[in-house]
Amino acid sequence: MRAEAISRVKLVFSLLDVNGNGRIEAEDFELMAQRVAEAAHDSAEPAKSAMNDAFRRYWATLSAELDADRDGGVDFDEYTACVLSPERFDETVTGFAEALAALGDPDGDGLVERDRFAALMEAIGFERANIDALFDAFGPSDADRIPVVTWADGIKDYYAPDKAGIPGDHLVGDAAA
Ligand SMILES: [Ca+2]
Ligand SMILES: [Ca+2]
Repeated sequence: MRAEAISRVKLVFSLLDVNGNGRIEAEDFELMAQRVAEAAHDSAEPAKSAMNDAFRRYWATLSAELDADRDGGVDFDEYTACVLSPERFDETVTGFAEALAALGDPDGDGLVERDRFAALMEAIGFERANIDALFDAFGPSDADRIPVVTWADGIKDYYAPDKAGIPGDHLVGDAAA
């Protein structure tokens, strides 16, 4: 596994542990889903409920696949298994990526504006400077928009164990680097 992939996974683990107790649990996903729903309060109901379903499936998959000691939580050691066998999570990550990207496009034109992108990514917990660096790396149009599919593909790449030098690396660490 690439060092970059490990850094990306560490960051996501720290964000998914919303209540900061060192383990990912059902409660963390509920908190995260609430924050994202608030950031997307003006989205259509179907897009919002699709996002909620995606969060629920995400947790169900993590808990079924990674909670090796069956204590109801996924600690960091357990979590790293997701990058060692990414094929077990393909479908879940794809569903999550598509639901999140769709939330970013409330008017359904297939494009996501920077402010909308930033609001959702900040709700997940990423830093604004890193979010802007990521958005720039996606190559926004003159109107400062990116295609929904570019974002969804970026999320899938983020979890790929063998990728480095991808836009998602901008989310890790110092955005100025
Ligand atoms: Ca937690
Ligand atoms: Ca566990």
